[in-house]
Amino acid sequence: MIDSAAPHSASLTAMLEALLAVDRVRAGRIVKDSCIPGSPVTCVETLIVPALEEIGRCWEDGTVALSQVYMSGRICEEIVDVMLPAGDPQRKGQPKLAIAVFEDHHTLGKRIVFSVLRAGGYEITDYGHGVMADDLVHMVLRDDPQILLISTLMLPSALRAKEAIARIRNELPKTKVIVGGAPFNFDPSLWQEVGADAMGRTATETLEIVNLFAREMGQ
Ligand code: B12
Repeated sequence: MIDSAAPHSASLTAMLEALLAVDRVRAGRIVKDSCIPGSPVTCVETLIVPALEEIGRCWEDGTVALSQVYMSGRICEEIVDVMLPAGDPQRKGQPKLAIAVFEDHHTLGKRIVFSVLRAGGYEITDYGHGVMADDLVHMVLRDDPQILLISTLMLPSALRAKEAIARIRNELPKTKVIVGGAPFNFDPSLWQEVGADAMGRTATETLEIVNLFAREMGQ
């Protein structure tokens, strides 16, 4: 299916050039010019996420520097901050949701998922980033969320999330766990290996999963 709200690939090339040149003004203008107003999520998922993924690939093959990766992430964070609304004032009170970046500090994906869920009407407790297993288990047992979202961008962290999820399940067997981030996108069966109930490849997919679980919970 062709997404008519998606920016053209020329915009993606221009966006990559602007980010690698650390030109935040140009990057902001490209986003403004190539995205249809009122479709911020489509814009994020078809322009900003692919641009960052491509930059990640270039870093892997040694053609861009880590500083460029870092600055691209920062510029995109600033742009996304402006684009994604704080959400509907008539928020859905239930189910109780919480989100964390497990162990690592790749914050952008969590920020986008958080914003999209809020824009979808959900209230979410943000446990922040760099959250270690003991702290996560402690906060989850304290708050008893019905749905826990775990973001992790590094494979070793994703693998260690398995133990934290098992500890949470032991105490709170009804809590639904949704995972997401690069390792889960790279390996489509990893979410099952770590004992999650679902994984979301994108923020919109995550909203669909949360809606589904909410319906199953009768909310
Ligand atoms: C930008 C970036 C950085 C920035 C982060 C800036 C920031 N504030 O976030 C900086 C430069 C700081 C950085 C540092 C490092 N990085 Co880095 N980084 C990236 C990069 C290029 C893009 C990540 C990103 O922001 N993508 C855009 C966001 C929007 O996408 P996303 O996070 O995937 O999120 C989307 C979906 O995955 C999903 N999602 C995300 N979270 C969740 C959660 C749930 C519950 C759900 C349902 C869905 C969901 O929805 C989001 C929106 O669509 C990736 C490459 C890649 N392919 O991901 C490497 C990458 C993640 N980094 C990597 C590495 C190795 C590192 C470092 C260790 C490098 C170093 N030697 O220092 C450090 C570690 C930092 C740390 N301790 O956390 C590796 C990890 C490899 C691995 N196998 O584990 C990657 C994959 C690059 C690579 N190909 O090698 N990085």
